[in-house]
Amino acid sequence: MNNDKTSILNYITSKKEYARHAILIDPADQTPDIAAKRCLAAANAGSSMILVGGSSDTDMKNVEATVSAIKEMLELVKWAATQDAITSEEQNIPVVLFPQGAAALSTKADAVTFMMLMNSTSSRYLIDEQVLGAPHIKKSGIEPLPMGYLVCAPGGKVGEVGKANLIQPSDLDRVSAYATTAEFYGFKLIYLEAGSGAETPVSPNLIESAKESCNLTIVVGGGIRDGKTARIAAKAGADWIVTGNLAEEYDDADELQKKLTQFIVEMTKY
Ligand code: 1GP
Repeated sequence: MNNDKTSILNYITSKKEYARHAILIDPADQTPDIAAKRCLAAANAGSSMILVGGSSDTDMKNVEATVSAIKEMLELVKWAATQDAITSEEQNIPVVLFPQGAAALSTKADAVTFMMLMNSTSSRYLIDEQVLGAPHIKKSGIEPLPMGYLVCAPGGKVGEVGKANLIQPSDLDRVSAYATTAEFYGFKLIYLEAGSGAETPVSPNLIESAKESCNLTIVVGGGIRDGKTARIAAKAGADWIVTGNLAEEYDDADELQKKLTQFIVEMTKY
C-alpha cells in the first residue's frame, strides 16, 4: 500500500465483480505468532483484507504485538514475491484495525475503521469512544475509514457490550433508513454484523434492503462458516464477507489455506 491518506479507502470501496473476503483476527484469542501464520494462509488463499479487533479483552499491548507480527509476516511474503517478480494485489493486503474502542489502537496498522455503532442506545458507542480515539488516530497518521456499524440479531457479545437495539430479520424499513442515514452522514462503508459466532448470519433480505437504500460499500459478518452462506450474502449485495471464528478452528496453516481457498471459490460462484 502506498502512503496516500485515502489509499486504503479507495482499495476497499473499489467496485469488483465479486465480493471479497476479509479475515478477522481477535488478539484476545490467539498469540501474535499464530495470528501471523493464519494471516499468511488467508493471503495465500486469496483473502483481500486483514481486520484486527475484538469486542472484549483487547488492549494496546496485544493489538500492537499482533499487528506487528502480521505486518512482518506480510512484508516477508512481499519480499519473496519481488524476488520472483510477482506483484499482485494479494501481496499488498491491508491490515486494518477494527477496534472495540479508543483503548485498542496500534500505529502500525494501515488503517482503522472509524465507526459509529448506529443502533447503540449508549452515547459511548455512538460518539464518546470516537472522540477519545480521534486525536490519537490523527497524530498517528493511520487512515480512518468512516463506517456505520449495525448490529443485527442475534448480535452476540458485541450486541450486549455495545448496548445495541438489535435489527431483526423483518426490520427491512429500519435497516433501509439506517443505510440512508449512514450515507447522509458521509460514511463510506456500512457493516451489517450478526455477532461473532452467531448461530444465524445476517438475513439476505436485510442486506438487500441496505444495498437498495445507499451507495456504500457493504460489509457483512458474523456466523458465516462456509462458502455457500457467504455466496448468499454476496448475491444479496455484500461487497465484503468477514469471517473470524472460521480461522480459529484451524491450527494447521496448510489446512486453513485449503479451507479458505475453497471458501473463496464457492463464495464467488455466481
Ligand atoms: C465478528 O463479523 C465478525 O465481528 C466475524 O464473525 O467470528 O462469526 O466469523 P465470526
